[in-house]
Amino acid sequence: MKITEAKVIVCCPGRNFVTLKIITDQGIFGLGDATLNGMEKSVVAYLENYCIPSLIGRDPANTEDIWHYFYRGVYWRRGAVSMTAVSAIDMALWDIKGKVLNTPLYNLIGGKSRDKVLVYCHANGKNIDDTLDKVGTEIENGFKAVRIQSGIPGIENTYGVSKDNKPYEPAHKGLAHEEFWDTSSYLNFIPALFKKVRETYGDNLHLLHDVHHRCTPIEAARLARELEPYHLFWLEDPVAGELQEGLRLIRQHSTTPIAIGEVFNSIYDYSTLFSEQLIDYIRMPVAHGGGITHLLKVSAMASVYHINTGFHGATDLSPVNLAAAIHFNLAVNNFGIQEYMPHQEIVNEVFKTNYQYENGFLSIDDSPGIGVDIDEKSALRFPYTMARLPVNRKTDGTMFNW
Ligand code: CS2
Ligand code: MG
Repeated sequence: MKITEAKVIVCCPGRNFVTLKIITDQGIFGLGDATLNGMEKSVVAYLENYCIPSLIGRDPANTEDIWHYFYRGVYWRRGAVSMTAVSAIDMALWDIKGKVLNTPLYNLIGGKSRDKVLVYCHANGKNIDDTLDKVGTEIENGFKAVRIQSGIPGIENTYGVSKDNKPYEPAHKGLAHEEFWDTSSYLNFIPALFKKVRETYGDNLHLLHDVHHRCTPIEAARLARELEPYHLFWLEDPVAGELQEGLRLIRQHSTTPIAIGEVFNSIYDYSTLFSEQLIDYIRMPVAHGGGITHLLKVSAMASVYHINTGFHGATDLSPVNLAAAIHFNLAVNNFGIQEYMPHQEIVNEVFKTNYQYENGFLSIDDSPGIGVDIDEKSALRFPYTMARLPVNRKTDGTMFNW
């Protein structure tokens, strides 16, 4: 079997998605998610100008060799743009492999370790009372784990918290918004928020919180320590993480579990964090973490250090990524939890999905490969719209040094 064609489909049903479609001489095709929020067109250019010409004529079954060709074969390795492209190629090839062998992806990577995947949802409120209401709604929706974010008194815009109850979307249309952030207001507020949540909803619900990399290591250590009484499932991205040693400081001061890495893209971003057991969950999604081939290695290495998966699953990753993640999560032994925010209804006009949410868990059907399809005609109805993630400054206008 040979790859005869590959194309990149860009569409914006409510938000931008980039999808790679790899087609073979036997008519079987595979899909990969190549969406990188706010940088979509860079991935498109890299795929179209550099990767696709080198894919034509290769045997799609050789997932391992092709992964190494695009990772080790290039001089300028790693980076979010190239790794998103590599991930999309890898995902599409595993999709083809499953279709050729007529079996779902999870069967190719170990079969089922579980029948369904524990997920966490988001409760984002304007203030404590609004956030408490949102948590209550998600409990009614069956969720066993909820990520809690809230507007912060004294901060006009809190990342990812909509002021008008719109669906979650941190990117804004057009150029990047500049927002202002005050770490001390944030640090004073968050423990009080979690105290209220525990008082209101008791001890059984899993609680998560995302710092979105907005602390220095010592500030994050303080937060992690002050949240200890509320027994978080995890505290996410407490620091930016480029400085892997920064995580040591947090660990020295707190037993709050730590998740990191939605912006990481290779095993080398994690090596110190694993070997020194400085974190508890890995966040790289299939679409940015090198695809199935690389994440199998990352999660195998993590498991040696008792570290579990907790993949990024925001709505700026497409249904192809989510389905691939569900297969992966069903198979690996060290699965922890999967982030889940339902895509807007309109996304279903382009993507035909094969997964289902029920009572706190996601499951997937037995379609071969990844099992998601794209309606290319419908995609044409939703052209790309420029959108960017916000930039943050301190309240005096200075750029942060986190
Ligand atoms: C967030 C994301 O889901 C998360 O954990 O950090 O919303 C993230 O900010 C966006 O995916 C950025 O594109
Ligand atoms: Mg996050």
